[in-house]
Amino acid sequence: MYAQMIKTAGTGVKSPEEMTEEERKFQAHVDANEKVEPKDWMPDDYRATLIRQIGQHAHSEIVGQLPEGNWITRAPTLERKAILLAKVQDEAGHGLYLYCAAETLGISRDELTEDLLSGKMKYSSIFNYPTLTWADIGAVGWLVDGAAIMNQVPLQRTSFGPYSRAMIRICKEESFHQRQGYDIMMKMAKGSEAQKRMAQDALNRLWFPSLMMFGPSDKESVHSAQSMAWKIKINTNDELRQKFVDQTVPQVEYLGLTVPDETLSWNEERGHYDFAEPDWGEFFDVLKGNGPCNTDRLSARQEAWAEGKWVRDAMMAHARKKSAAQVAAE
Ligand code: FAQ
Repeated sequence: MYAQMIKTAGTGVKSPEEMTEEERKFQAHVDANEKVEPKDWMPDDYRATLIRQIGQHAHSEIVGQLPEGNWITRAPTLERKAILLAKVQDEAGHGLYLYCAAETLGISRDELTEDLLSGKMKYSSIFNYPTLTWADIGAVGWLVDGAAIMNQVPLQRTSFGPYSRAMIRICKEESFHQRQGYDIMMKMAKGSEAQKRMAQDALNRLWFPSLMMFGPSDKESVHSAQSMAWKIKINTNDELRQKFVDQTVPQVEYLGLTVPDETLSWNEERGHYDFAEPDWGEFFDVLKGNGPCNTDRLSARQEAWAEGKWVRDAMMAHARKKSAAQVAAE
């Protein structure tokens, strides 16, 4: 029903004078840090922005299983295999909590899935990069889940109740994911020369794509101003990217690896690292579908959706039979 509103206009934030009475009340509710619940009145654009963001987030969790799922059968030990399997299953669970949160806004999971499969909705750019070696699995857990946590911890306080509650649960699991990734990196970085080279190579390839996860720079971000006014987003994209760099650089140093950024330096005055921006041309190109794995990722999901049709049909038929039997018994 709301699918046509998924692409929200990047309009400016309304002043109180420009708002209707209902919008002013809504804004006051949000400003008082009260949660917005599904049955509450909300501006159409607030609903559309949430459907876009939560839907994109859910799709990211689902598509995000692919680069790691690819390594389950090739994990180096039984223990690593069990850990990776559990982690990938967690991501599926995260996708499901998020689809449920989006459904409370009046869109069905099937509609969201169809919008993903038709290319109308996005998923995180990071999952369009390949995982070439076992060290990439370490780097994904450490950097990708690390970036995801940096973004999601503040989202626990987002204004929409179901999204905020889903985030609380998801964040607990993400910290386990991040630690398992760092643990793989420690083993590789402290291992043989060949293992150390693999760890450095994974960091070289995944550093800038991880920085892209926070979205375009603040000056290019169409939605940040309105999303922050509505407390859907708590921080800007650049604020979170900076926090991620500040947190991750000492971890790189501890591993004895090098950040693939010659301009990286500690800025005493700012109390933060200065660092090179990712290649935004590459980022927008990946968003357009031209990343190294866009076609593979989407076709894997399209295939899974087509092959799962008989399961969905069987479950619907069972539900119909069950409710008909219940009605007959009453
Ligand atoms: N990739 O105006 P902004 C995970 C789009 S979870 C693709 O700045 P906004 C767990 C954006 O949608 C990772 N598209 O947008 C895991 C908008 O699209 P439009 C996912 C991106 O929403 C780990 C346009 O660009 N996390 O990884 C990206 O205010 C390991 C303009 O951008 C979330 O989704 C991107 N990186 O800020 C799973 C967190 N960035 O309108 C498996 C929730 C921007 O043109 C394995 N989301 N776009 O259609 C958010 O916090 C926000 O949506 C941002 C973007 C910060 C991502």
